[in-house]
Amino acid sequence: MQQQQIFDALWHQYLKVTPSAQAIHQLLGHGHEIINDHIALRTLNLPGMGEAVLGQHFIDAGFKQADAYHFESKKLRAHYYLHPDPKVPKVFISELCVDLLSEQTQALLAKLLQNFDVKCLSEPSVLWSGRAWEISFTDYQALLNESEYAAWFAAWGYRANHFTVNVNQLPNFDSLEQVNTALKAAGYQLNVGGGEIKGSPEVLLEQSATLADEARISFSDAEHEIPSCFYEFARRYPNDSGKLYQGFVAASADQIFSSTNAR
Ligand code: OOG
Ligand code: NI
Repeated sequence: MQQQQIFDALWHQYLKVTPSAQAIHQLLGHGHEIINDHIALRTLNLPGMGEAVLGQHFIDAGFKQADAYHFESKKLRAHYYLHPDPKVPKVFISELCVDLLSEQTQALLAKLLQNFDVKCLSEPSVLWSGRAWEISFTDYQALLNESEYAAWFAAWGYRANHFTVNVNQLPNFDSLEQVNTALKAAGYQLNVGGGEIKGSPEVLLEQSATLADEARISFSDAEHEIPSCFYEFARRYPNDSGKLYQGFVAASADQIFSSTNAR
């Protein structure tokens, strides 16, 4: 499948639970087109569900798998995928190392996914398929106790976790500080973990993110509002050869993951 079709489907699905994204486009773009730097996807490292299985759909669309990242305390691993056309957003795909979780949480995830057929992951449409299993609010809360990431994935399933505005390409803003100021003036709450701006010109990447919107979803026992998806903002700096750095920064990414935590 063409990458444009994949990004369009992911964007459409993301807007349904992240209404702030459309308003943020208006606020930052003043009606001009917004260029996205990257999107992020989440999965589990269970057989047939690992990040490389999702990544394959991007490799099929002309991307290459790039650097690996490891987040020890969150028990996550990730790769990003890069397209030769610099205007195409990068794709950051992480997976939770389920084998490192407690026995109880492993058993709970196995119960939730017992009827989930991993064969559906061979179709690119899985990327925006949402959740194909039932989950109770009680089980969601049990997962939250051990891993915010596990709870988010179990509740929301396959979707873009965030899109990321490419701040270098924004016509009306010269810095990430200015973007953050505009967001806060419009009432958006930012993820302040590790500071409002994660990273620095020295590591060639500065990032900030909103706290996830809250959206109502149906659990098997009741409906509840929980954190959905967020918007990120990235400003890149040139490396020694004068090219904009295209990778990620592990210490910053570690903080960005928390944008879907409960407020
Ligand atoms: C991914 C967090 C990392 C970045 O830009 O460093 C990230 C996630 O929350 O799934 O997106
Ligand atoms: Ni990101």
